Amino acid sequence: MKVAIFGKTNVGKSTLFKALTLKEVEIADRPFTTISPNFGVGYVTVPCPEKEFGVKCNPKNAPCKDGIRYVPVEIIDVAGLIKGAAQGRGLGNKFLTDAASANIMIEVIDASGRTDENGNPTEGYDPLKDVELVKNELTEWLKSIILRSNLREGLEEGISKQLSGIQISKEQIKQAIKDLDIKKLDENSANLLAEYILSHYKKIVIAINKSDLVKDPEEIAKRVKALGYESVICSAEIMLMLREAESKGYISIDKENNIKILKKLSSQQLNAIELGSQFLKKYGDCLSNLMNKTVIEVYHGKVVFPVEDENKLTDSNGNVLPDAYVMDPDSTLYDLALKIHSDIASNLKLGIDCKTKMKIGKEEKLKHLQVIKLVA
Ligand SMILES: Nc1nc2c(ncn2[C@@H]2O[C@H](COP(=O)(O)OP(=O)(O)OP(=O)(O)O)[C@@H](O)[C@H]2O)c(=O)[nH]1
Ligand SMILES: [Mg+2]
Repeated sequence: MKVAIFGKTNVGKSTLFKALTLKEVEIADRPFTTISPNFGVGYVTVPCPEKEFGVKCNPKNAPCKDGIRYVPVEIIDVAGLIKGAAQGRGLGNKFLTDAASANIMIEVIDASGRTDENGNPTEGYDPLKDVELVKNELTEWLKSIILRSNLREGLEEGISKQLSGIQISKEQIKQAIKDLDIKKLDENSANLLAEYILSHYKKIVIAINKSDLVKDPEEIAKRVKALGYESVICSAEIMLMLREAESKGYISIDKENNIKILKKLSSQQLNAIELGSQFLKKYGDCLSNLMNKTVIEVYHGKVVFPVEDENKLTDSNGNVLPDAYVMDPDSTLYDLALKIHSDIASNLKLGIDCKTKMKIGKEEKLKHLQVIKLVA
């Protein structure tokens, strides 16, 4: 499961990436700071099944805090784009492959309207213009790739081979060609296909960033919704400050987003924390809101907990509910086995749903928050 953070240059992508992953990356108030992509790990949050089953977990890959499991998801922060990127303006279009190779994309926009179309400072720029700009660039880029398909073996085969680099399957292309009733490849059909792929297979969730500088970010959220996108109001800068303060042990933040000061802080630091606290109270934890909306609500990723003992919910070392994975929406029990180990997959017989004790077939689809014993 991979999420790409992308969008126009200088809108706060790397700040958001750093807040989500706490990885050291370059952040600066100028266009094209990020050139090579940054890779890291962020988390979606789900209730730990320990409460429901009356056990205490011993997490391995997915930490648990206050009954909330933090399930890892790969995150990639790509270079920023400007108008004309598909034709090579700015840093060009190579990095669009990085963005589109993810399962789903978070597009960051600067809600404050202080970044112009080339990523330079301005006042009063309409951030909604960027949603269109980015969509157009992505569509143009994808269209040009589709048009370069080798069609010797037919439309389906040719286009799906051409798009295999961005994880589009032959079945998906087949479905798109059928739905759009495409008979031959030309400018028009390639454009339709590109739009179809972006709206069905490479969805976008908008992060309405720099909302700390905006009076009414809800208004922007409404306009984003009218364009057909889900969004989350956020301030990457505030969240980064809070997460760094928390990781250094200066503060703790509980489930209800209450902040507790743990060390003596300067008045400047206290002011910053107070500002952060107000933002949290108003808009919630935008990092987990964003990750959950993107991965669970829009992508329909399924979080599952594989175990070896269906009664104790342990692995072979006695760890209770040790691991949690985010799986693709249509993943089967076999896919889960494959994710854990190829040996488990090749010997897989069936699964058991630890809650209902019902058998799960190899090709049966996984359910969100299922705890599963794999029987090999
Ligand atoms: N006020 C405010 N400033 C922010 C926020 N997020 C980022 N910034 C500032 O915006 C500027 C650009 O941030 P980056 O994270 O480098 O932006 P980027 O989109 O990665 O930029 P490129 O890699 O150059 O495309 C920096 O000065 C950040 O401090 C935010 O939520 N609020
Ligand atoms: Mg950057």
